[in-house]
Formats: sequence, C-alpha cells, structure tokens
Amino acid sequence: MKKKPLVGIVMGSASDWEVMQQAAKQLADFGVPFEAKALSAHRTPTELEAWVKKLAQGGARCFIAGAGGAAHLAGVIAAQTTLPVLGVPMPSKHLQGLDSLLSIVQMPKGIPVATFAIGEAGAANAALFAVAMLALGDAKLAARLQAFRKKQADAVKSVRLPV
Ligand code: RP5
Repeated sequence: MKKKPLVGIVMGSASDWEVMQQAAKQLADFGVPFEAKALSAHRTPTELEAWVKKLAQGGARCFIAGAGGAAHLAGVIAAQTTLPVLGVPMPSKHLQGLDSLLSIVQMPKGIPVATFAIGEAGAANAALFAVAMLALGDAKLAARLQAFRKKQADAVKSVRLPV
C-alpha cells in the first residue's frame, strides 16, 4: 500500500516541475513519502484549498510550494494551515526570480513562510529542511541526514588542487 504523504509539494504551473523535481528527488532519496501537484493560487484557488485540507487531514507535516512571478502560492497555503510552509521562488522570464523571491519572502507579520533560494538550490534545500524537521522525531531519518552531510564534507576534504 502507498504510504501517506508526509510532505506536500505544490507548484503554480507544470512549467515549475523542472525546478521542483529537485525537491521531489531529494525527498525520495531520503525515503520520505510525498505528494506532488500543480495547483495555482490564482487560477485554481478552490482546488488548492481542498488539496491542502486533504493532505493536512491525512497527516502531512509540511508543505513545499514553488511559484514564480506574483508568487502567492506559499502565502495562500500558510493562510490555510498552521503546518510549516516552505516557499521556493521560481526563476522568472523578466526579473529572473527576484519578483518570485520578494513575493514569497515578504509575508505579513503573523503568517510565516520559510523562504529558500531561487531555483534548483532552493527546491533541494527546502526538501532537506523538511527532512531536518521530520528527523526531529525519527532517529533513522536523522542518521540518514547525518550521513548525507558527512558525504558532502568528505567530498570537499578529498579535493586535491593541481598546485
Ligand atoms: C506562476 O507563473 C507559476 O508558478 C509559474 O512559475 C509562472 C508561469 O506559469 P505558466 O505560464 O507556465 O503557467 O503562477
């Protein structure tokens, strides 16, 4: 039987998948069950609300939301749930994602969204942050996260420069 999603990954458009698949890949690598969906704060607000409710009631622990331009997706989700919402700004055509970043990061006091870097690094880091939160109550996951960090450190330490 398919495991219930612990993380909801949502993006404003199918065109965001190219970036947001980094979040999905990272969660899959850690064995964290997730559900990924394209839903828009502006174009499908009713369906978005129903999906957030469904996931929250089903036991999801946080949401990762990627959107571009006037990127209200993460904020709109945060308005509907007290679960942590992690926002990922998409690179955009005209302002290279600065519009997305400012739209996501400038939430009004009282409704927080944790905002990550623009693009692929942000998508992967949002997933790693979700893993870190879940690892607080899951020793096996915490050990996997430690091993992941060690692997990165070892890769840096093994570098031999040609001098
Ligand atoms: C936003 O507008 C989406 O998150 C996407 O980043 C951007 C462009 O959307 P499409 O025109 O590809 O549907 O809502």
